Amino acid sequence: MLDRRELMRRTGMAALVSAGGSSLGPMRALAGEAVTLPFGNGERPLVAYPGKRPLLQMTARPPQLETPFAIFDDGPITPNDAFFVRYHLADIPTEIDPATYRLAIKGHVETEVSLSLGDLKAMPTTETVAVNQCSGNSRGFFEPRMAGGQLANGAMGCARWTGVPLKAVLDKAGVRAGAVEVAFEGLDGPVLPETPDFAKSLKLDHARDGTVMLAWAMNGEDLPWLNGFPLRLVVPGFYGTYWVKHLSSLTVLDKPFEGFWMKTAYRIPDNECGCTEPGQPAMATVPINRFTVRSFLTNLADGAVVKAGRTDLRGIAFDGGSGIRSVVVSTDDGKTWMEAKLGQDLGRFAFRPWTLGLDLPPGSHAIRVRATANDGASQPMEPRWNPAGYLRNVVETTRVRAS
Ligand SMILES: Nc1nc2c(c(=O)[nH]1)N[C@H]1C(S)=C(S)[C@@H](COP(=O)(O)O)O[C@H]1N2
Ligand SMILES: [Mo]
Repeated sequence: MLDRRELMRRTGMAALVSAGGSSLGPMRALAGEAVTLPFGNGERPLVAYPGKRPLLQMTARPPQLETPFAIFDDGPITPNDAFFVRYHLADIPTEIDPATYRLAIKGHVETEVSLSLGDLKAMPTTETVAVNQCSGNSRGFFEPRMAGGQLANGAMGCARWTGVPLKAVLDKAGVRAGAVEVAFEGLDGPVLPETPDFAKSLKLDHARDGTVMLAWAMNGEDLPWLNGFPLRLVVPGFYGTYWVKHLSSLTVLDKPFEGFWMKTAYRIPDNECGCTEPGQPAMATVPINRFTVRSFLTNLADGAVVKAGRTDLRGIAFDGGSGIRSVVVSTDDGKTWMEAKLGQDLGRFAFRPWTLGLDLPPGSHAIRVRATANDGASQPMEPRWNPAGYLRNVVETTRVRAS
């Protein structure tokens, strides 16, 4: 793998004097209040980074920001300035000149090519509404707990992505016979040379299936800096770890990619549930891949007090790309379920809104929400466990009091 400086030299990318739209801007974080997430060590300052409203700051270097959960009640599209931010390596790019930016397509190809943003935007464009969710979303709720970012449910978001299909870009270079995977690298790098550079790979068939895209716009605007300006990979239905930001190169490989972030990190138990006995390691693992199906109540927070009587519930559901078939709600610990009404369908990779009106008599209620996807998958009533704290999709319970 190239180091960042070498990469910048080879791709002709020079650090620029700060100019509109081509630099992150002062990395001054405006701190305000704090939020306490419902698990140990859950104190998070609310911090506004460039291009972002105040978000829950998990780490400052690199910036890792979680979306306040109430935002998900505003609709199935997550605003750009509220969208979560995840980085692994502290050396994130702070200056990129969109005019000289190049994407390299290399490796096991007929002709290596280097494309500018203009070249990419001149190709037939495509749009997809898709959820991006971090593998570690909701890790803070695992019991027993494990190392890794202690996130609540806000390391996810749904946006309309505009760009070009990855397949079309690979075709420009011409994939040679014998190719099996494509590896992706971004412009960020480690501070210490010992740290493995962040790179991911996809199987060639997946890379060419028409769903994977290189996106330069999110909800009709340039990608926010911290979400991968000027170009990122979008892998609908797959965990965010594959959605490489500040994309610098695509490398077609004739053997499986061996990088740390595929071979060692981001692995799940190789079994049906992707789970182990709580606290136990996995015997065999595979790279994390598609989202598990999830659903959330968004208009009532845990601990809320509501007026007894007719109550309108609202929420969202999503899965790894088969789409949502149904959402049901229980207020009696799962003995009986009421069918919610599904809202606007923005596509099989998007948040699917749902609503349900029900009667909440005076007293305490545990509201459980459960989605079933078109592929038949549903959510377990009891949480599953795995060593890295991935795939969480237990039926969520919101406790409210009606009076
Ligand atoms: N260049 C780069 N791309 C990256 C990462 C990274 O560390 N560097 N992290 C990945 C992970 S693990 C996630 S969850 C998503 C998060 O996307 P976001 O920051 O736009 O929300 O970015 C992915 N792409
Ligand atoms: Mo992630």
